[in-house]
Amino acid sequence: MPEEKKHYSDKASIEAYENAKKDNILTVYDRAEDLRPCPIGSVGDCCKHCGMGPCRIPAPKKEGEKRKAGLCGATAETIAARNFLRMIAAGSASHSDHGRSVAEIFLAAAKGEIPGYKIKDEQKLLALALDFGINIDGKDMKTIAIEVGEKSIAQFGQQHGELLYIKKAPEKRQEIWRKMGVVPRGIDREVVEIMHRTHMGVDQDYKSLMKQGTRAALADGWGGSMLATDLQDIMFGTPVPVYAEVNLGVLKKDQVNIVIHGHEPLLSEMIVVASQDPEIKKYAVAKGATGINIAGICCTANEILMRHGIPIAGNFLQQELAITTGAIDAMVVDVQCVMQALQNVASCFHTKLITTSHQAGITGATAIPFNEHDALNSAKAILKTGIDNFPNRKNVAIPDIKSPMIAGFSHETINYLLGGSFRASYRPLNDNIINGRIRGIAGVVGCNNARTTCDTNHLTLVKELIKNDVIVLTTGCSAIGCGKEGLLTPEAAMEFAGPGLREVCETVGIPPVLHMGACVDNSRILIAATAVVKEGGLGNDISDLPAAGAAPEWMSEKAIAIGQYFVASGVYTIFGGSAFPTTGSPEFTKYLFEDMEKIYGGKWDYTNDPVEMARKMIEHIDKKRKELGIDKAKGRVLFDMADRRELA
Ligand code: MSK
Repeated sequence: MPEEKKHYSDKASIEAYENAKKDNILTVYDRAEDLRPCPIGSVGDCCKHCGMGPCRIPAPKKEGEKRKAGLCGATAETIAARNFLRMIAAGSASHSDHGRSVAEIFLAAAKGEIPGYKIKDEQKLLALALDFGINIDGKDMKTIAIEVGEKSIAQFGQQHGELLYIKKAPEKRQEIWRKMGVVPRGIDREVVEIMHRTHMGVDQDYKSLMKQGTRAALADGWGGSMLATDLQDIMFGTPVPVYAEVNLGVLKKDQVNIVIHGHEPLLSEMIVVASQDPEIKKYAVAKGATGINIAGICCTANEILMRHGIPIAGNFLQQELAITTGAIDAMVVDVQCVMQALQNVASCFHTKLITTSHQAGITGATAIPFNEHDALNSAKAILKTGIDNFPNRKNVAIPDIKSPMIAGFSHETINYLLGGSFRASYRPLNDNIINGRIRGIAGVVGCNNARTTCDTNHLTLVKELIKNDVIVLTTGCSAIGCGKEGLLTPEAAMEFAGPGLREVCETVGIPPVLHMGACVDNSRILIAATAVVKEGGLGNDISDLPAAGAAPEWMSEKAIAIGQYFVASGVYTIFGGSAFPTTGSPEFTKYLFEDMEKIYGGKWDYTNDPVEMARKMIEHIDKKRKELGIDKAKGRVLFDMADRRELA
């Protein structure tokens, strides 16, 4: 008998899923069995951009048969490219609108208009001011912060010129972007232009379309996302390594469990602060609890983990399972990756699903809109709703399974850890790449996908990479999956890493897989890659580095935007999941998978086999090592005085 396909790979989720099944509670994998993906739409062959369609144009079944076009004559290439671009637009808009919310609160905080928020990292504020070309001489922090806030907000509506962050990229990369005419002018403008150009009867050439797709994706990675990360760091603190725990076992039977889910840390930061208020703690005790336990799901979780060590209950495909434990008194959601099904599951338990963003309502949920001008009281009101709900709990079944992890590897922290406080630098990393102890760098990021076994692609890929001495930088739900598997501890290097990487991890005391944050924090990976280039010895551009990126279980449109900004930044980027959204058009797919490398030095690729994915990434890394002339191990050379004089 064929083995039944597993939905979850971690024991906590398997236990929770079985419990849910016994209680006839349907969750995402049950719906996935009931609803198969459309084989035409999933590969980009369906156009629904006008009222004459949808036009579905699958590849002809018989050889020699002419392929149909849409009613307007749109070809498979145009249709696939338009669909791809709209995904980039949605992804870029999501990250960037998050960035805008942060920028608006940052400016209000800088002006002293909203209590509760302040500047925590003055060093980073000064660095950002200089990046933005602000003259800081003789100015106080408040004035500088206001100028940074105003410049940040202006980036969204800017109509001409170049985004300020573009200058942070290696010179050679900037030249490529300028030559190709893809330097973003303003964040909003690039998204709007995609929506225009993909409208019926506008841009009908996939190469021309992809130029705009690239421009908008760069506006995300080197714009909206980067702003979100930097301004959040300045307001809430730049992450440093923290110890925490991850998986459903972090929920507590005797405490009020408040689970924060979504992406923006603006409210969750306040919830963390409010949960420590003695009055609120007393209120929880009065209701029969021993305290308040804050935990997270998805990327809001990553945000408060990185800065406060708040435990993580799970990643994307665990959001419903968390509620089925019966232990969550309130699940507080903001934006992105929040399943509408949560309310159905919550209604089977006592859990209150609380929506907090004016941008994201859920039918049936309790809306407590977040008022950033009275943030602390908003947070307290939310906590009190959860606390009031604690006595309503019925059956509680929390899987007693969790894992330890170390998170908080911002670019600044990696710089410091590698080089030490007196000479913070990427030099030791570059040297270890050059001497071959570290074979290369991989970014493994992104979602879970209910068409694959949760986390399995991530974990198989990551283990293959570190076994082959490739250090892994991770964010988003991938990072949470790695945490559950115990890969985010220094000890993991002893068990899973190859000898070279193990030696480096042991010496520095870091895990072989570095948790760098949430989805918007992929911008940290861009900055880290740029720092490696600028450190010297590994080429002049990101595309020269022995590095590769992957989203092994992609699901969200944000992943497509991220993928395109990595490709356009010069990174070989491979996706896994049930399908790649353009393969219905072989010509357009060839453009992404082959031709793009000639333009940007990076390209797309796809396989749903994680071992094959690792092989391809390592093959690319080895190709880059060869091009750099560091593919052969060099023998140790003992220098005599004459050699030393020559070096000097
Ligand atoms: S939460 S975008 S499922 S990583 Fe950022 Fe996870 Fe993907 Fe959402």
